[in-house]
Amino acid sequence: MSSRRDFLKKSSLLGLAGIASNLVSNNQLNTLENIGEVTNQSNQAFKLPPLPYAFDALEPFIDKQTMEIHYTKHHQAYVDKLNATPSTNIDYQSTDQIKCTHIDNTTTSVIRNNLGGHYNHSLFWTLLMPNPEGKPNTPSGKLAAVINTSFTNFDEFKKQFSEKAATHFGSGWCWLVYQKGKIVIETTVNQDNPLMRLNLKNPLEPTKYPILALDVWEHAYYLKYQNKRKDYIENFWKIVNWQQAEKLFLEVEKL
Ligand code: MN3
Repeated sequence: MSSRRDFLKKSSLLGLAGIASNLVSNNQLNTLENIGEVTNQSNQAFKLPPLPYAFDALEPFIDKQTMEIHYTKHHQAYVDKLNATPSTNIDYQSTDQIKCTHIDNTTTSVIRNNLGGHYNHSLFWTLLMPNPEGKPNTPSGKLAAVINTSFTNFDEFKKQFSEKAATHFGSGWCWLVYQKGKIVIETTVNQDNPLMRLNLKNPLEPTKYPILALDVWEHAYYLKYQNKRKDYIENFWKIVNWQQAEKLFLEVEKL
């Protein structure tokens, strides 16, 4: 009977092959069936998004080898781990952005770290663009105006963001976020991001939406820059995709 075969398959998937199937009560069987469904449902739920440019496209500011390893090894690992870790706490039908807003202090670290890792990198790739000649690169439109209002001028914004990114201790990310009418710079540890509802003093605090992201994990720059995180940050400004940042800003500003 196929249900017995399914059960045995699920049991072995769950590492429970040693448990004799005839000892399992109906209730336990139901639980295993449910886990099995989640396993199937989440098997390919997360996918590595296509990189919007070639591995060497961000040269000379981010080298080909770093991009290739960062995307095919690091980002892929977050995706694989998520697909291998079924969770009843993930709404698989929602967008990755919404999934992140459901992460809080009760979420298991495996989901928090790998969902964050997947979302953060998916966003980061789109916020970079080739600029091989290092032509001047600044925001325009409404985002530029808001940056000027909030930080006096672009150079001051760039200085504050760079300092925050450079002095963040250990692995993490630096962000420009939009939160209900204002934009602020902040950093997060590991693969956390501003969407997550972590350590909130006020549970009603409005969602913080990322507009700009910078990966300051050593794996993002060490091959080319070694310990010189400041140089990596300085070159990041040459390849920021401001058009994409502006698009993100206009989307969340309406919410
Ligand atoms: Mn990274």
